[in-house]
Amino acid sequence: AKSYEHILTSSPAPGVGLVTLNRPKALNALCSPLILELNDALLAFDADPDIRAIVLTGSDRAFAAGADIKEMKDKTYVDAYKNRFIENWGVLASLRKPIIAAVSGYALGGGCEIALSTDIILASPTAKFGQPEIAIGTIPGGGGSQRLLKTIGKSRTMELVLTGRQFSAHEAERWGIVSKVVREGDGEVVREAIEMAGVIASKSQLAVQAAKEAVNAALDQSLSEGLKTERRLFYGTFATSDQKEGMGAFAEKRQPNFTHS
Ligand code: CO8
Repeated sequence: AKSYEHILTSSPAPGVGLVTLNRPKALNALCSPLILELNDALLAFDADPDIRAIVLTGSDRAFAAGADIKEMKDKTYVDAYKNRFIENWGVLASLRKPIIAAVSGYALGGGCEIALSTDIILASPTAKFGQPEIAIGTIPGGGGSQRLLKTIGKSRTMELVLTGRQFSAHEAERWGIVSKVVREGDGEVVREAIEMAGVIASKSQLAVQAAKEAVNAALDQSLSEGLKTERRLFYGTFATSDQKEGMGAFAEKRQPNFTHS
């Protein structure tokens, strides 16, 4: 694997790519060099034919404690606007392959927003989410105000964004942000995320990507447009060998052997 300064990458299971944020001294605060490395690693996995699902994690203590406040504190409006500050954080949400966030410890500010930009969030019981920007004189900039509202509604989003209070893994699960709170234990959340990614990686990659695109259409499009998008993608699967293999295997009572073609 390529060597980076602030992240680690590996393939812990067939078809699965793992990115670990690794800036422990700053609780994985998301400085610009870290984001550049993260984007590089994510785009490499997205383009790698041997990878079919991605897991993003941090440490047991911190998924990420937000954008790097020390780097940001003297930034000017002109600099932020001219140089499109944080626009490149959008790479994560543009991936075609599914990405699972395995969150343990702090997921605050930009760390919470990165988790919200993934497709599935698994959380350790120790996970602490929050959009605390209001406490340092600013507001979420990585989609927190928008993505939270789509999932948990206006009143809760307003409460969290206006007070900055942290919320627990169980609250996040109850509200539908997190799909599962895993058992307690170091490394447990990443282990479960790798297992889930392995299940996804065992399916047809083409069907998986089409399914992700269809679900995401519901966030961006009206219901009637979304239904059309879903149907076109569904029709499209009939042009793949994997659909013939999958349905043929069912009819022949055997396991399918997908070739991702
Ligand atoms: N930026 C820079 N350094 C940080 C950050 C951060 N966000 N968070 C922690 N650190 C550093 C600390 O400064 C400290 O460094 P040092 O040892 O050199 O003093 C080290 O990490 C350990 O942190 P603490 O000593 O504070 O550890 P505690 O256990 O006492 O506290 C907390 C942990 C509660 C997580 C605390 O560190 C904290 O409140 N951190 C800041 C959380 C925060 O406000 N995050 C939001 C940042 S703003 C933001 O993310 C805006 C996003 C907009 C763009 C997003 C685009 C997607």
